[in-house]
Amino acid sequence: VDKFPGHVRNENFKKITEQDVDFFKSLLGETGVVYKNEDDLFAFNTDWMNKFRGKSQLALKPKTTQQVSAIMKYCNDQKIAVVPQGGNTGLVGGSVPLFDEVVLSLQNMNNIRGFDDVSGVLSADAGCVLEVLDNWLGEKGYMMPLDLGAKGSCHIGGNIATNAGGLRLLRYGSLHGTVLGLEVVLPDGTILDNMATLRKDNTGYDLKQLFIGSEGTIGVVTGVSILTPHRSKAVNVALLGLNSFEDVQKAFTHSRKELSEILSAFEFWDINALEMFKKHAVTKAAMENEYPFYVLVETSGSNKDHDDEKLNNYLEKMMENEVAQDGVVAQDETQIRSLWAIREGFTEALGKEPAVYKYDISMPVPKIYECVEDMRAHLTQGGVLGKPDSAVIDVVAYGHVGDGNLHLNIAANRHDKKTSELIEPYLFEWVAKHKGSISAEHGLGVAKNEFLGYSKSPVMINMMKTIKNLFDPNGIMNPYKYLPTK
Ligand code: FAD
Ligand code: 2HG
Ligand code: ZN
Repeated sequence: VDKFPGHVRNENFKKITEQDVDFFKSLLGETGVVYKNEDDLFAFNTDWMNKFRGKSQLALKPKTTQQVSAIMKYCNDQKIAVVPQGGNTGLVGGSVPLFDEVVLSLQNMNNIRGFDDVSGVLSADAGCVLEVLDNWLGEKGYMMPLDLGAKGSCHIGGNIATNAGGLRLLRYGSLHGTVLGLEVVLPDGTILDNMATLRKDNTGYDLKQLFIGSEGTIGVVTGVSILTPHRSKAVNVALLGLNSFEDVQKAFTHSRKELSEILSAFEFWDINALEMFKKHAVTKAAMENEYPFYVLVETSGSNKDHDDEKLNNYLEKMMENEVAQDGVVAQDETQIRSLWAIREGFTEALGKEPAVYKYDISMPVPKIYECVEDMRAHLTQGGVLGKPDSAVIDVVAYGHVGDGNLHLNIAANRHDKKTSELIEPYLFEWVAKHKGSISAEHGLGVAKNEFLGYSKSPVMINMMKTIKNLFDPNGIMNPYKYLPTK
């Protein structure tokens, strides 16, 4: 199977020679270089979904910013293409090479540089694993302002490069707000040291913002300083069962009103997502009956009695008004974890299906489920859903409803042309018609770059190309991705 259909290697990029490898070995030592070892290179060449696969013969594992700088200067001078790689959990194929690009892995840059417990500002190497940082901060009564199902593997540098959203965005906002400073190695090796820890700094263009969400196309993020919130003393998680998406929206509106400052997450999934989870995970039913929709509400505050009372009042109101048909509140840490495990388990469950078409879209909340229903009808009419031997197994929906972000996943028995052509560009047209985004939080990578025009105007895309050329005139950073190539 051609994992990157339609792409051709850019022959302006140099092919790696033994001399290049000698240079990298002299810089990083034998352990910092993985060369022509198919077994060891497999993990660097293959993405989390096993959907995209490159053919790189060389992966580099620097330990310092100076080494990253020397690598980039060499590659830029020699016109060697480079793919920065973090935890390799990205879902759009951005972190793996297409051809023989060198993989620059940040996995050996994982030191915590400092923490100020007055301001809550953490400084760390880009290769620190998100969960490691979160646990480290937990000991000090703080937490990372972002959380995602991939926390055990993804790097903070990868999170910044993708501008990851995740499960805490509703409360703590996006990385564009919480990242205070970055250290970035530019494609020519220049170290841009902007490791600021200031909350307020209006001195010129805010350059760091350009790198947040730039997916390794204009520089390698090597260090980050980030504002971290206090870890809440009281955390509650409730699960609601609901009859309609209309009710999901009502529950959300009420949660903002009733739970206000203690509301920390509001996630939803449909029965199809739950069935998919149950198919692949050993789990105890969280509710006796089944409902078409589920909502996970989390509160985080500092006074348990106060929060319990607020949450109970909210749940009572939801049940009395028949917005929710059922509701359970986790009684201890284990139950909290098992409710979150359902929400965080859909991606892995879907990964066990023969094929998955993944979409990560944002749009006005009232439109979210209309999009899912419309897609089901469209695939049924198109003859690929609904019959025992259909190509499509199911259309499942879940997401960060509080952020207007839907994860629409189409599980299939195989990737086939007919199904692909029924989904794309139909879905992107649907999203554009409702002024949504074709990539809410996962980024563009190689999966969505050609469709950027559905979310951004030609003027904006041209300006993005200008920025790319300014930083990376040789085009060596993560080529073939992010911006449209056609
Ligand atoms: P990688 O996958 O290694 O790289 C992603 C991109 O960033 C690539 O383009 C790469 O070139 C670039 N890059 C990586 N590190 C650097 C660096 N140091 N400097 C420059 N460029 C770099 N995403 C969300 O937004 N929200 C979620 O809730 C969420 N949940 C997920 C759950 C699961 C189970 C999985 C598998 C993925 C999930 N993701 C989610 C997607 C993914 O985890 C995020 O995109 C994450 O931020 C990627 O981090 P990473 O370190 O794995 O980066
Ligand atoms: C999530 O919110 C992640 O669980 C992954 O962003 C979404 O699997 C997906 O499509
Ligand atoms: Zn998500």
